[in-house]
Amino acid sequence: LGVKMLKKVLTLVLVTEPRRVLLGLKKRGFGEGRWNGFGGKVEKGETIVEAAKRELEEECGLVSDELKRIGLLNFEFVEDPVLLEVHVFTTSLYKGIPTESSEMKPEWFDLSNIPFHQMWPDDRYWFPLFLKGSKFTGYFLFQGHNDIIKHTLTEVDTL
Ligand code: 6OG
Repeated sequence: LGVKMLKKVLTLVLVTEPRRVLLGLKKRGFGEGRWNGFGGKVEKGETIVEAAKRELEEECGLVSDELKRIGLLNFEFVEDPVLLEVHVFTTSLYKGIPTESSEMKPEWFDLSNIPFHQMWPDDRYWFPLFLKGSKFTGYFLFQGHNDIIKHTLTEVDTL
């Protein structure tokens, strides 16, 4: 697969209530047309948690000071030298009302009705761990944006 020359560090925040999770429909850019948590690239001069909070507020208007780290996911795409390192957080403590932004259209989904067919395919693997309260690390190798040709997923005690 060649040497990975670039690493992008990204955040992903899942806001939960007892029976539902808030997802956003990505309106443009990477992952367009898919439901996902809220997040984006970590910028120079900010910590990963700061980036996660900033992206959450920018993309859906919610403010949270209580993000819990729950996962670390690494993604590779065949013939692409970029490695994506996605830091996953969850919270059920936030202020504000979910509001549509230029990037995302937020909507609550019942935990029994998560739209996996319209999400990144890796989510089918790690969402069950997130939903049962486990921490996890994972690696997914994609061919294109729809097919996972190799993966690992491990429950961990500490990230
Ligand atoms: P921007 O490039 O729009 O941030 N992300 C992924 N999320 C899932 N569930 N699966 C993937 O598999 C992902 N790749 C990236 C990280 C992109 C947002 O999408 C997430 C960010 O929250 C490949 O700034």
